[in-house]
Amino acid sequence: MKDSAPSVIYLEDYTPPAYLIDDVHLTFHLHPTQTRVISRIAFQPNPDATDKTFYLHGTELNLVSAKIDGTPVDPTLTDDGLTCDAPDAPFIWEAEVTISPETNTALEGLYMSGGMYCTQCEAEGFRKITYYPDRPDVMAVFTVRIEGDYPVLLSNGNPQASGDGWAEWHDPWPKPAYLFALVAGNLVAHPGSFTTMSGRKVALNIYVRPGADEDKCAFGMGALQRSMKWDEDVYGREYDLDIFNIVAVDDFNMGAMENKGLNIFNSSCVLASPTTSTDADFERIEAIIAHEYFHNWTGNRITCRDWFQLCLKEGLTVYRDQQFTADMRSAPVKRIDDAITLRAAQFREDAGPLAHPPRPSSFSEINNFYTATVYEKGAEIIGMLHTLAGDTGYKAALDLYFDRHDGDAATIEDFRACFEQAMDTDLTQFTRWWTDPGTPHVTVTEEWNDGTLTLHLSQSIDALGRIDWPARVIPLRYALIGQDGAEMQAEQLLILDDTVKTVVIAGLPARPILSINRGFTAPITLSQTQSDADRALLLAHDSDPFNRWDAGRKLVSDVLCRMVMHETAPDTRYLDAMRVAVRDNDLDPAYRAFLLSFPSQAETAQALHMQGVIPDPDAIHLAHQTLRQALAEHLQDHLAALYAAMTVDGDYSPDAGPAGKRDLGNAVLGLISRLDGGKQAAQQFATADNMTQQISALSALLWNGHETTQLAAFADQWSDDRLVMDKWFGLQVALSAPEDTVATVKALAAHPDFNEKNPNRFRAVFGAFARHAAGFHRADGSGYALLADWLIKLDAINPQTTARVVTAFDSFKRYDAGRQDKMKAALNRIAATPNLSGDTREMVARILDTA
Ligand code: B3K
Ligand code: ZN
Repeated sequence: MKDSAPSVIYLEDYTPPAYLIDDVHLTFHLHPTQTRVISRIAFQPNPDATDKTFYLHGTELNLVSAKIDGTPVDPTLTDDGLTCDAPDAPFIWEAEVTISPETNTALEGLYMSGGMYCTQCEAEGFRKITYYPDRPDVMAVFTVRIEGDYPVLLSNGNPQASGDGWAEWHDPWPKPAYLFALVAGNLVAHPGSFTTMSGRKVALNIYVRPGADEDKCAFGMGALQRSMKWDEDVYGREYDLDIFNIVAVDDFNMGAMENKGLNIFNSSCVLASPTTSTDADFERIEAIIAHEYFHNWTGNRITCRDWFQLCLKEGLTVYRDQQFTADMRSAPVKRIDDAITLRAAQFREDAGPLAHPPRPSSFSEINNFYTATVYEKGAEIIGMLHTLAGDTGYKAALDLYFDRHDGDAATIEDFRACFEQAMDTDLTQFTRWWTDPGTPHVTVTEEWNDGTLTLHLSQSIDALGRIDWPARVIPLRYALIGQDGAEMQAEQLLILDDTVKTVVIAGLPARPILSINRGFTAPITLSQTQSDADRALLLAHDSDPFNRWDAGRKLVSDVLCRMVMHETAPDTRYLDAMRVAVRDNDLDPAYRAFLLSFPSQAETAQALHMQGVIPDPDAIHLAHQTLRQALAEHLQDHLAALYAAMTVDGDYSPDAGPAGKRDLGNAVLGLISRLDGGKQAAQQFATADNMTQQISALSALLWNGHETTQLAAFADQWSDDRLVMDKWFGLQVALSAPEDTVATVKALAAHPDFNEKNPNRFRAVFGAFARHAAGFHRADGSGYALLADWLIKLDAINPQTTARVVTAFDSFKRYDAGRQDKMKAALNRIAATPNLSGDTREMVARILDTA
């Protein structure tokens, strides 16, 4: 409620800024605890403003002096900023503040990591650097001077001048403060270059600390060059500065940040080498580099008017990076991968207390809205627009968006208007995808009558059938498959834009099988009256690779649910189908590896919950183990040959082809290890010459309890490599037996190399713990108590990471009364912590529904 929660900000309360800025000059005198920041800002009144108050954001700053047009002023300071009498005419604001980067463990604003200075300003970190209108609709040209005794001094834009112990940078592109960045330290550059489509040569650099990291930059540089070329080829977007720098930082709250011309990356998201990175790491690194680069247009050149519009830049940029990966690798495999992520993370979010629309209408801490809903569902919305507009319409709409809004701080409505013009249609109804939470549920029933198939479709807001009104616009690609596996009717696009719809298809020679929501055209859940035999046929023959995989996914999910609910034996129809699919050499190995994978135990819990069953984490764990064992035994005769066929000879390459073979080979190794006492895995571990093979072998050993010597050998080999050691920490938690998980986490948190101040290490242990459903949800509540203890400790150090990990408790209502009480007790204990951060307080209140 608005009145009782004054810190809540509402979209409907948006007002334009009182003052706009022409340009900004910043001077930094770097010092670990006494950095002086001197600002000189040219303000002018905004003619569109309704509130004329001169207000500057500022947190944890020590104001030394302030002047307006050269005259000292005495502003009124609050915890969040300052106000001051200011002329209703252009004026110059000058201020000096001091800040303490060394003690900034929240990793927001200017902070230190491993002896270097770096920044993180999105969303509201700039206000920890100096007093400023820290909102995305105030865009300005920045000139920055850095003084400090470091070999490398970087900021946004182009280098302007430099000398001994100082450097000046000028960024000609107006930007909001959240895109500001500064880096200083003893760094070395891995250089590269790119010539743009109009022939301009751009210098590229990846900066790392001298030493081992220097050998881990080549792949990232190639990924950057591929991204720059792809954005020119596919979206016509050219880079716009003389230089593009990336810096790798060890202590970072998330993956990476798209600061203009100076991207800052979590080291784990840019550094790659065959011996230290897995195939999955290579793919993820390529995608993140692309994502941050693509923000240069979708985020930086066109930014967001306010933080409610976050999914305008994030959803669109995720969609673009998904397209890029699909083009670089396998499009069907990428689509399956994205659907797995969406279902696991976003559907879960939508089904619990943290559900929110992609464009929320209120928030108290915006950092808590960098969510799967804003990112991944935001991307799905763009994908649906692409489907509705077609390739030509999509291109026309995006061209219009770039032309019309270059240099703007835009809104979802601005973006929508470009599609409305390009498609010549009204998208008011479609807008609900952005403004409403929830995963729509579509039910399809079929009637077959003498050559005519009638489809009855209906939509509701959830599987309970509650009517969602006005109806969403749900694009569904579908085709009809014959009993022989061939398409009886080619693919069509059906648009379900009412609560119910009937589709009649006459003149069919025999009853077909419906393949609907092909390619996962819409992010919905689906109920279909489909027999296991029909699903098995689709699994064997559907011409749409996504639905072919999904038929298998539904089959395995149902088998697991039945095993949990009725303690049934593993279903032989599923096992037989796998025996056929896994040996089908026409199928991409990566695709076959996906077919062999199970939904996570958390997803099985969610599937049971959707059927009104209280999930029992131990029974789910047992069902997963039993089915895996049955699969190993059922495929036993073929495993050795399949494993051998997936051998990759020659030098390591992270490309999709060899990576897919390793993926399937290692899925098979996991099954073999259930039967051979770990012999094959031990051999692979001993001979592995790349991290994928080494860690997959270690995982197979851990899964099956044969690991001890290899775990120690791995730690010995990699003790100096913090990114590999993160894997070592995480793996032991993820693959522990549920009854040992709490003890494993406690032991690892007491390890001399555990450091809660490093978000990567904290997440390696506690993120893996939160994802280990059966280990975390111990009936005695020990898992909940342990996580709460550590979150209380971490909150005082790093609120952002605490608020993210606390979402582990978001599913508490679906569990039995005993577990619910223990989870609530843990949450209440966190909530009662003195001086709890606003970030964590908001999340706990939303989970407990006391917000
Ligand atoms: N825009 C940043 C995320 C910032 C998160 C702030 N808490 C990275 C990205 O999405 O590209
Ligand atoms: Zn992004």
